[in-house]
Amino acid sequence: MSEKPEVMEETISGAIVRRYFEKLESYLAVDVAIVGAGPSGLVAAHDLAKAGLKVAVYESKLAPGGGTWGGGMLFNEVTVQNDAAEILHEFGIATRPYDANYHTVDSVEMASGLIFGARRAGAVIFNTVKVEDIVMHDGVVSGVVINWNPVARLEMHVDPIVVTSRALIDGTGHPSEIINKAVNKAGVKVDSPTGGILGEKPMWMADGERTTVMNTKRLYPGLYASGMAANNVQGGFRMGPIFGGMLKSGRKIAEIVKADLGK
Ligand code: 48F
Repeated sequence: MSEKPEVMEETISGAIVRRYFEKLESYLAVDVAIVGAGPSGLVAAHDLAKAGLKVAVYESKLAPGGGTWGGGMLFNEVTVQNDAAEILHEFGIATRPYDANYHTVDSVEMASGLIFGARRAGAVIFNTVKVEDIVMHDGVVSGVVINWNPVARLEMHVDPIVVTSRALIDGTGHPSEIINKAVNKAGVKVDSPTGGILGEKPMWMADGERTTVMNTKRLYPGLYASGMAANNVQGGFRMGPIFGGMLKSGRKIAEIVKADLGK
């Protein structure tokens, strides 16, 4: 009996399906789930994975990177402060000094470099996957409820699947979607002045940059926020097209989660 000749179509489809499901299966229980692959989520993913934690990032869009790609008003240059430029250099991302305080960086290099850096550190990014709910076990946030974003967009009646986590970081940016679920659906009081979400104030760049880092913290057992989501919860000012606070927030939340998980 002669061997069945290889059918390339079968091999290629099999490779994709098997490898994807291996990845999905081994990430059904993670140390850290990060919702949103914006700059803060990607820096956190990088630092946490580098510390040896099992990190999954869920990004509802096809391309991770969040608000990085568009620079300011689609002018694809990003600005960062000197100390944040150092974080980008760690990822191998080149910056250009602009004056004594600021650097500029090509936004495409920044987005792709942050994505690649997080991935190379060991974080797995599940793109086109929307986190639609959280898991609560005995008063502790314990995971994420996920579905394909196109399923959500088409309002298809399809049940999700669930991934458990020891720590869940809301890196969803301005809407702070995950904290919203905790406050408005689970009815918990988070660590904010009201126990709820105060909402972002208008533009004040310097203050927004400062408070984004200050507001980055654990909000509830098992639940953390980074970047614009953290600032939105605490009612911080909007900072607009400067990204240093986002990078530093990602780094800060990684330090807090590492300490909480004993790393
Ligand atoms: O908004 P985003 O870039 O988050 P960030 O890290 O950075 C904010 C800056 O980009 C910018 C700024 C300048 O400093 O203020 O806005 O706080 O990225 C958030 C990502 O989360 C995804 C969304 O598609 C985006 O890429 N996202 C939002 N909700 C969900 C989600 C969800 N429910 N499930 C999965 N991904």
